[in-house]
Amino acid sequence: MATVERPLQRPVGIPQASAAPSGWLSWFSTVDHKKIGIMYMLSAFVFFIIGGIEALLMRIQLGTPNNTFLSPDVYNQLMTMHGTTMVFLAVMPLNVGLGNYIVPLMIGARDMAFPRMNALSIWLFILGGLMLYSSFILGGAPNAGWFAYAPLTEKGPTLSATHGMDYWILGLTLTGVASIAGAVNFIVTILNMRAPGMKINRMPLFAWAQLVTQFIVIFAFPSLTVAQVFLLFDRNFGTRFFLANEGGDPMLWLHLFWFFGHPEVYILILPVFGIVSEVLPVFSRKPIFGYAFIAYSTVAIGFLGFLVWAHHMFGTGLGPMVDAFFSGASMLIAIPTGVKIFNWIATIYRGSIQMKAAMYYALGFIAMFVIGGISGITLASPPVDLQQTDSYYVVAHFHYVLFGGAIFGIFAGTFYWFPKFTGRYLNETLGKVQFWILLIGFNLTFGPMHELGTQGMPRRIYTYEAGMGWDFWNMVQTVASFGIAIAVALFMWNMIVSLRSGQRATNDPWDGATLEWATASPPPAYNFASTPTVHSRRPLWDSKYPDLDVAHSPTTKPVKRRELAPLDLEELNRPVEPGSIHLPSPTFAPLYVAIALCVVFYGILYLSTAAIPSVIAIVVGLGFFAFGVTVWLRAADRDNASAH
Ligand code: HEM
Ligand SMILES: [Cu+2]
Repeated sequence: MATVERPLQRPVGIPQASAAPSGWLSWFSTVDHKKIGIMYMLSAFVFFIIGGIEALLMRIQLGTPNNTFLSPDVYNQLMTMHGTTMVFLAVMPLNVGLGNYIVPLMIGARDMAFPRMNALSIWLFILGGLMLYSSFILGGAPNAGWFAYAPLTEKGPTLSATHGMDYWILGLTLTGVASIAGAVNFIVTILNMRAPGMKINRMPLFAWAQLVTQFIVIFAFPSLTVAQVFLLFDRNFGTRFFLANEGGDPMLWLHLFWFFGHPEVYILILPVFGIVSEVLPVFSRKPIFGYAFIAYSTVAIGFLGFLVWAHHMFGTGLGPMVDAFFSGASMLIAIPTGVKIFNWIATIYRGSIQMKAAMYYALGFIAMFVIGGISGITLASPPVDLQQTDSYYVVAHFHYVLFGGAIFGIFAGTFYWFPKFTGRYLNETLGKVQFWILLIGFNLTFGPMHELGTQGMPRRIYTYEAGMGWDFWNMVQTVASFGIAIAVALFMWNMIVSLRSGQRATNDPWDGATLEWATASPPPAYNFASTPTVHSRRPLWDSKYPDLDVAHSPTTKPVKRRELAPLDLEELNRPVEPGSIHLPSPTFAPLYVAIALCVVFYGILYLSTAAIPSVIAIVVGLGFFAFGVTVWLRAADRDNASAH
């Protein structure tokens, strides 16, 4: 099960340790889940900024009628890249980064189950994102929407003529491989590496949420990959999967894409449910209300998420029976979701609430997510959906869920865990100012879209005529979108100031309940000096307050609890002799393998237009791949010989 303390296996200072790359190079060879988590979060944040700039450009274009700031084609590229970026390169990896850093600490493990594979995931993610963006300089970005509807995305003079869609297919396939490898890693880690005593029903809810999310990744992503491979072949190698007049079926694209696409929104939001389930109890000084309900409703949502994909296809005329089934199944999801919301509210109820910045964002999350959820229920009704699906009402809906939900929740997690990552607090006042600017900017940007949608403003348009009654709100939205930008800039400023001179944080700055607060801030490479033994769902709280049962709130009567063996905090943090804890050694192998795959993918991309250089690239890439795998296996052998 857990990583057990091992006696000295080899002399301290063996050459391998001194040969480890240091300084900035160490980031390229690291296999430490914490460093990889930071790399995920930082690179995803950069993509979030880029996606945000794309959004601002679109908003400028839409601010006034008949605007010519952007050409239709550039608008389409920006819209496609914005959606693709926010979904695949920002929100998803922000969640992965938080999980990568926090989950092993939370469950009392030394690292992820497969540290080298973890490094491969981060490199595939970064290189896949860069490959996607290289399309801007290499002949045109993808321009057919993040949903890539075939046959629009087929190659053809009136369809998608540039290599843009090929970049979309292959860049996202690289990040998809990263996601699947990461999912396997999370699942094995969470199932196998929990500290002694941490039964699955004692596991923190953030770990539960990550576990369910990663199962969704494993079942959803293959569907996208299959769709992408079909499309790649249609575009480059003469197949006809999606071309109706040549025997293909565009509905096949819709089914394959949305069988992935709907679960994808749970991949984006479930980890955030987990974050909020950690933040609310700590700042309400109460245990989470209905732990089991929250855990099981997460599983239920994960399951139901796979039964509802065709609610994205009501407009295609599936027929009344099919529509009715998918409508009903979609509405069912409101039940487990509602269960969670009531549990969160019951957690706050009568708590002694500490209004820290993290708490602001967690409460903001609940409010915004409820709005997004309600418009989601209206859309699950086929007649409403037929009216609204191609209007700004839908744009409002999914931004309330993905921004008001996911991004607010991720900010909650960032303010909460930042002291653990860095040993320093983010500035609370700046955080709260940022919150209010973001809340107002966000609601004025996306709130009026409900109205515009019901007034008939279509989605995916690059401009509109004056005098349709849409001018005023579009202007308001564009101005407000700069409020969002200011809020994000404030957050960057806060991070920079904090890293330089922020107030020092203790190991346990919020009086936390879970294991990650039992080790140093930031944690040492090995996480805990010895493996903690867990006796309850809140190992740290219960150790700190052995005489309080259930609630830590002054409004609840303290009750004497049965005897619990507390965590030995001193032992968990005792000074460790260097070399006495074996950790996997750094290696460049995952980076080599990722670069090799990227070269191969560029080769595949140009195979149909520049055959000879492409074949050379593929051969060179495969050679380098073999080299990378060799280095990898040797690194693995070395580690295994010295460790277990
Ligand atoms: C986490 C944050 C965000 C996510 C996940 C996200 C996601 C998306 C997605 C998936 C689309 C595709 C549109 C479609 O299917 O019609 C889209 C479109 C769009 N987004 Fe965002 N977005 C985010 C933030 C923003 C921000 C901050 C703004 C504004 C400042 C914005 C403005 C827009 C606009 C104007 C469109 C085009 C809508 C259309 O013409 O249909 N988004 N977004
Ligand atoms: Cu859906």
